[in-house]
Amino acid sequence: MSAPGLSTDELAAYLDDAQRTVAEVEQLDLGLTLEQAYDVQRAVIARRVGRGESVVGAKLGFTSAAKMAQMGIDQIIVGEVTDAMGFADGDDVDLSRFIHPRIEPEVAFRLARDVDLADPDVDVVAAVDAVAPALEIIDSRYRAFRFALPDVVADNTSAAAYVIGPWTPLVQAGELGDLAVRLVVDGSDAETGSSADILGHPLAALRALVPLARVTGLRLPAGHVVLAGAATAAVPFGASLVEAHVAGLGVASVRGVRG
Ligand code: OOG
Ligand code: MG
Repeated sequence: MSAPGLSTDELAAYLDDAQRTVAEVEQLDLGLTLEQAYDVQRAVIARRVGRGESVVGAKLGFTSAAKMAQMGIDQIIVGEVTDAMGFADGDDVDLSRFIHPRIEPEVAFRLARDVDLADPDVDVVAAVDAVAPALEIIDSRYRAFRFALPDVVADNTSAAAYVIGPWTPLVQAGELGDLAVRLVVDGSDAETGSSADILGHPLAALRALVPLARVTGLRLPAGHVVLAGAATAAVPFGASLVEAHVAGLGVASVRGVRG
């Protein structure tokens, strides 16, 4: 770690404590390389696993132009999600667990088989058995939700919570390339887009995960889910009912409640 005096574990503790105590922190702003930032991310996840959480999937970030423009980042990133971040479709989520949450509509894939990342020709799509509409709640641990690329990578790509709607077998789902996506808050459209906004096609995002996983050491075993990244910009998540509508796939919903 090039940052003077700060080890990977110390940086991970800084970010992990911010998440656990629901207290925003200053950006790292240490000039970390991406490799170092992913090392911090790995250490953040290791702390969560050490508390009994299990990694259940991966999440892509900045796979749409809308998200890149909103956050001023122009590179695809990846983080991990744990069981503790997962909520059931339609659940109430206590807002007090977040610092300044935002919510965004996503498409999720489920892996039915291990993806052998050592195989240079591995076909990740062949490992997928189902697709679903999803919502991601992001909650940067950084003040004012502002960060540079290494900061957000170290912060596990702002991952905080997610909800997955009904699964459709991939073979029955039809063409996924241009499905209308709507983020609906209390019955009104807040953001609209298309699955085509996710790297041109959500399966293109899934394919883009493979080289990223190789570089970052992420595993893609059977049973894991992959969030392909938001199709639209994120909106603040407050005490409201939020739905992600993906045409042909259905709806995922969650309600923010003040506990
Ligand atoms: C980083 C996470 C980006 C997405 O879907 O693009 C992301 C952030 O916006 O804070 O999850
Ligand atoms: Mg996201």
